[in-house]
Amino acid sequence: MQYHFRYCLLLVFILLGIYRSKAQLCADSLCGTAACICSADRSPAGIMISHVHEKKQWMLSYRYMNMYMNELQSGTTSIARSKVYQYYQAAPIDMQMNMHMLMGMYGFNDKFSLMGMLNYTVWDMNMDMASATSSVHNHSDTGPHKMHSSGIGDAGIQALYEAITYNNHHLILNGGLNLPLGNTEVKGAVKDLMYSNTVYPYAMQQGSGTTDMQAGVNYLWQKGRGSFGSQFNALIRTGKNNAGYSPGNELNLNNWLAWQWLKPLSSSVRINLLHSEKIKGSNPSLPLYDEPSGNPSNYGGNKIMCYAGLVFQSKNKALNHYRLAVEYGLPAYENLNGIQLKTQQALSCSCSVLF
Ligand SMILES: [Cu+2]
Repeated sequence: MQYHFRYCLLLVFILLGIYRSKAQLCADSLCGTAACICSADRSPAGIMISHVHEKKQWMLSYRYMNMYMNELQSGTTSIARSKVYQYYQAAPIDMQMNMHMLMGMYGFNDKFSLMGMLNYTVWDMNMDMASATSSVHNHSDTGPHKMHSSGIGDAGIQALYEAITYNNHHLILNGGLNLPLGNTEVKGAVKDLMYSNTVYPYAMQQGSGTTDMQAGVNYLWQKGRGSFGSQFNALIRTGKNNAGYSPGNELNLNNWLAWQWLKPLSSSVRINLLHSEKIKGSNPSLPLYDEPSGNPSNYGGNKIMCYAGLVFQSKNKALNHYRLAVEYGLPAYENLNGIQLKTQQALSCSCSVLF
């Protein structure tokens, strides 16, 4: 039933886009020119890099991202919580991420822009302890258990360079750093059942604790009503953090198609392939077999997500500089290292203003 609802939502996004107008599009000079493609940016809400800015142009944007995970999986096989209790004292039920991000961009010249990002993330995880499922369990101090962590995450800074602009083709190179502002030793509250004033598992931490390097290649094509983007991005961790570990490196590939149905409205479909590695090293304060998220080998894997999205960008002069985007995604494939919660759905919303 839950799945049914999610696929309906995905369909609504696509159908809204198919409601096409007979309006003449692209009569203005924004479409498919070598000039600033940010003025007609149809890239989906979940895409971070899609344009460079004109000289001295600023952009500010707010992004909200939500991800929901539940049901346990090992590799590509579902695994029951009762089976997890053979190895661990507790097992996760579900997990939710709510991220709020502020992003600023500035064009130093028509080819070179700088981008800065800061986020505030809230993580919530529900767990159940082994004895809660045993026949001798009454209610007592075991059973369901919640973890909650919130705070400022790592800051990102990236340089974007439009290396090639040829007819409707754009090639943008990006490179930058993630600075370890986020806490890597978030602790449970004193009243916490499992983590009373002790450090939470890796998944509940706000930062990587490592200075991370990011680099990517982004190809964009835009002509008339159509747009296409293909982008590859690598996130490389440098060294270990003060807590004794290094989160896994990540490789990300995005391919998306967008179509402008109405003057202000376009819709998109996107496929995202993510490869992430296991955690290297470990935080010695975390017991390996209390629960799966405390074990560094239960991290990373390969995931494919499919998204549908809408972008609203007015061609009205007064509103021309505002852009709203929303995108919703479902998993198509997940091959997870060790025992982990499966990603069930993801939502991104963004609003941007140019000045
Ligand atoms: Cu921008």
